[in-house]
Amino acid sequence: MARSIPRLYVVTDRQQTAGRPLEAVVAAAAQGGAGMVQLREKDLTARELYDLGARLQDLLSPHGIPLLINDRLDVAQALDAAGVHLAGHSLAPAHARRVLGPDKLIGVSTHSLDHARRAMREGVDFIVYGPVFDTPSKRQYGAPQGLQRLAEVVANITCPVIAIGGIDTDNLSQVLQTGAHGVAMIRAVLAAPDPCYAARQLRYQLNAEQNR
Ligand code: 3NM
Repeated sequence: MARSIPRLYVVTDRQQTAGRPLEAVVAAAAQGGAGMVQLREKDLTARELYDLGARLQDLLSPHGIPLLINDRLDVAQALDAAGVHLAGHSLAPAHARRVLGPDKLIGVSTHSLDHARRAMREGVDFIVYGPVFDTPSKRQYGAPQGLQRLAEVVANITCPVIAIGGIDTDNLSQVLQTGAHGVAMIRAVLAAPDPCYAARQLRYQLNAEQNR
């Protein structure tokens, strides 16, 4: 499924916005150059998620920034969101594709090369691989995978690979040297004192690496 996948993927977490409303932080990130946003608020009910998703969609769609909903195909469909982001416990990508059809984006979180290969065979649009570095945002996935494993995944996977986990402006360059298509993050944008500036810096670095 050849379609262009944005390179700067911002993942939400209402607990990591330094007390600011998520909507304001996401709006700032969009202004700074976030290319795609994943609504990932696992504690919310379907109705709450829908309402928050609708507010984010209102502020993202004028910029043409796709909103993906983590795990919840029902909410993604109700919102007519750009797509879903699947985890290991979610519906399998092939089944999500059957529900959503060919035009929606399907991304999947993977933590090993085997898992990434399987997801690719099931027709996902992109793979998120991590955690690359240690991240307090998601310690349940154990030890960081590191840059070498990321490079191995990139070399063996033909769809875009987006790296996640502890990524910021300091290590972005190393991450991109693996050939990763892009990067996803929570803290480096959401927790930044100025999320617009943070997204702009990341975007600037991404563009610079791409033009090398
Ligand atoms: N998924 P931060 S790591 C949501 O490895 C998420 O699949 C991961 O947060 C994975 O940018 C992660 O703050 C957290 O490190 C990313």
